Amino acid sequence: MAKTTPTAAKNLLTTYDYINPKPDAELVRKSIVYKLIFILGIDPKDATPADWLNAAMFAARDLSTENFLSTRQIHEKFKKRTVYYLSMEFLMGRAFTNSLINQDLYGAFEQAFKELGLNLADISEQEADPALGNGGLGRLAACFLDSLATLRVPAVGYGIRYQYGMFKQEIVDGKQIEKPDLWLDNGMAWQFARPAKRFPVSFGGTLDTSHYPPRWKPAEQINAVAYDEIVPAFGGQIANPLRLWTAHTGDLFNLASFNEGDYFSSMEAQMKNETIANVLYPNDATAVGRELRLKQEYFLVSASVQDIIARHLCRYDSIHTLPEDVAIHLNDTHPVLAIPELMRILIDDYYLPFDQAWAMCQKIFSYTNHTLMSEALEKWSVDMMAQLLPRHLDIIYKINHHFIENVVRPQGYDDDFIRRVSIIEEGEQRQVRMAWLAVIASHKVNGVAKIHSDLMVSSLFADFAALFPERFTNVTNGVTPRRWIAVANPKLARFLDKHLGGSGWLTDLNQLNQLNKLVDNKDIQNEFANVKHAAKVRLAEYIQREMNITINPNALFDVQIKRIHAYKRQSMNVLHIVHRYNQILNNPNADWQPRVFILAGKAASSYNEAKQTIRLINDIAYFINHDERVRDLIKVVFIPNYSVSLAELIIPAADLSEQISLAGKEASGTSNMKFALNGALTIGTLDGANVEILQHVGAENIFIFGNTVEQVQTLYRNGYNPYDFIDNDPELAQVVNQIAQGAFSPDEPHRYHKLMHNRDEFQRYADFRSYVNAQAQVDKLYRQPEKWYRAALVNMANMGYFSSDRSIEDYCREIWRIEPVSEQELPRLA
Ligand code: F58
Repeated sequence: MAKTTPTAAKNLLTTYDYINPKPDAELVRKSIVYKLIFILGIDPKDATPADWLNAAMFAARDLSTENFLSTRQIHEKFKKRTVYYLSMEFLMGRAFTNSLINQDLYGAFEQAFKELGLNLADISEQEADPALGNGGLGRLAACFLDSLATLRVPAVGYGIRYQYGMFKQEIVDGKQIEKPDLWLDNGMAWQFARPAKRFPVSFGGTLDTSHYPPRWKPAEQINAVAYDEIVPAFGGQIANPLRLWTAHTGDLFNLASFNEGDYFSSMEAQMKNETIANVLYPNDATAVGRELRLKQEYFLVSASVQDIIARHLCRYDSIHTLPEDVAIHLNDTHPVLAIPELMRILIDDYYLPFDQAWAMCQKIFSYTNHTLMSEALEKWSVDMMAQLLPRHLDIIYKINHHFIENVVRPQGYDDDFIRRVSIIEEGEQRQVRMAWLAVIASHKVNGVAKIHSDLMVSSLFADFAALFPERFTNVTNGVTPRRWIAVANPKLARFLDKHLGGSGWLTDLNQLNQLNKLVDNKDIQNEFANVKHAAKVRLAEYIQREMNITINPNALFDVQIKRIHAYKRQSMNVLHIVHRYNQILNNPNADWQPRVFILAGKAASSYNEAKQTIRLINDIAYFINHDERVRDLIKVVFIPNYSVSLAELIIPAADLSEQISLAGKEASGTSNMKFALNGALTIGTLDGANVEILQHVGAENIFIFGNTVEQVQTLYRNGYNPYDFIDNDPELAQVVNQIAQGAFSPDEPHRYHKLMHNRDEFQRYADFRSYVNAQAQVDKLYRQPEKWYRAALVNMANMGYFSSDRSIEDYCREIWRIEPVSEQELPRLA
């Protein structure tokens, strides 16, 4: 442990004048000790690992702060057109290791901790994993921020700093228990508080339409206060901000009651409002707490739009130049209220005529759709919106009127068409269709994989595609190789450095295709097999330590990790596990390939079927893992509390990646890319980005099964009946009956009756046989290691396309029209 005393440390280091040249281990050690003493006020001899982490994070933050500040200066100096990425979710994962790798400081920090008698990897494990998102959509936003910074694109992310992120999942007696996620409890050294950056956000009240523009007299106001998180570029001089808003009590609270002198009720309203930034909706299924959710969405966009305008006016003295300076991207419909909010400000505060404000909006906004599933499409009741945001509802009506009268009617469409495209859905409860508003206001609308974008145009937005065919496009998702190889799988990174002649692949992932020349080389296959094996040992140790389950790293690791949802068909995975178990019991002496089935994922707290699925997986795991007869041939592990950091541990260890959603339902998927990038083979349906992965890796290197979108639609059209499949497949019928009749839940035999005998909306029974056959092919290939590792290398070699750098380049070119900071614009290093 360090012997440094406060007085000795005082002279060590004050500011970041050590940045250039890059600090060595000694300087880093001094900086860490300095932060511990003078920022945290902790004597090194009393410091806990969490204290050391915080000190180290402050030290690392210093090192990117200069880049962060100078990036802002460059943007200002060259008036760089900027994209503002609005998202209710950012699943950033841990910041510390990522920042060290992006700044090439890992070695220096590792050495510094060694000198302090500590281990960097252990210290890094202390960091909370900020889970400010539900799943793929939030993680995509985080990959995109990494790529935006690395590509030097002028960009700001805007989100909410939820006090409680995604709940912490515990498994008790096989059931999911939700606990609060206290990610801020140990402080958050990575973010700067910006108490001066605050904007009032108003709610409720009345609209006085006797004036033009109408006057909104809100009932309540709350302040949005900013926290800035640094998003460091890989290897560069750039760092962009992620600005997260918290709700603070201002002096502007309940205006009406405060003015009437009713201090207590004004405080009450205030307390209620402060809950706005309290929790992330762990809501992947149905909407609950709708009013609070609507308030959160408005809170995000109101603060962000005000901030965007303030930033613009620092550079230009006119609001009219906004569309040249600003692109605002809507990550799904959650931030769509940004459209009426910008309209409101332009009309009410800057006195722009409606048409002019509308023309500006249409140049500024673009929107990504992440789902075609109707239950996930946001609609807000007109009544609620009238209560909470009367001026915005009024503007939405005007937009709708303008759209119908100026765009739709002149083209001769009938009333039925007009009813379908109207932003307002008529019915008992009138609703605002947020996706329609997004499409009507945006100059570009994109899906997230080719098949999804095609379906978007042919189904969900077909009417709009008839009106504006040029508006719709595709940007296939991608993932950042910095997080998903360099941070998650350092041994694989070394392997790639060695065989690709350096680390250029990290910023030019197409370089991976040089591996294609090496895939038949036995030594390289073996070397990769060793990398994989080491990752499997690492995961096996975790599972042993945390769950007390022993798994064999030589078994095939078959992994499905993602939100638990009926369309993702974890229960079809279970059908296969039970089927395999039956086969082994029937034929115990056959030459079975040992497998470990690994699953993880959270179920939305209100989604019973998903929770039952988790329980079923755990019941089956308990039963099979304790059955002596199957020995080590099958193990089933449900790892609790899936998160970005767990994904970093699990993905490198996977042999087989389960991407088994019903065709047409998974917009893209991104874990499919992370797995293939880490040399796992995919078993998957022709859904989402699986289709493009197939095109890139070739049919012999992926296990595709199941019905196509067309076949799925035909089945639906003909009145899908699950018993057509169950009754015609005795092995399937046996599995269904076992589960439904309590073979794995003897204490409550009917526990899974409903789960097995529902209407099978996602056609697991129709795809079962083809899935089982594909699994047999998996076994066969795995028993030929040369072929398996060859296929794994081919997968990696052809994943260049799936870098989020490519996605961001597509967005910059096709959608945002944004230029990165050029070499010439970068400041010269001394
Ligand atoms: C996901 N959506 C898609 N939504 O399901 C996945 O296919 C895609 O790869 C990914 O987006 C990125 O494009 C998703 O994660 C959510 O989590 C919503 C959050 C808010 C409530 C409704 C679900």
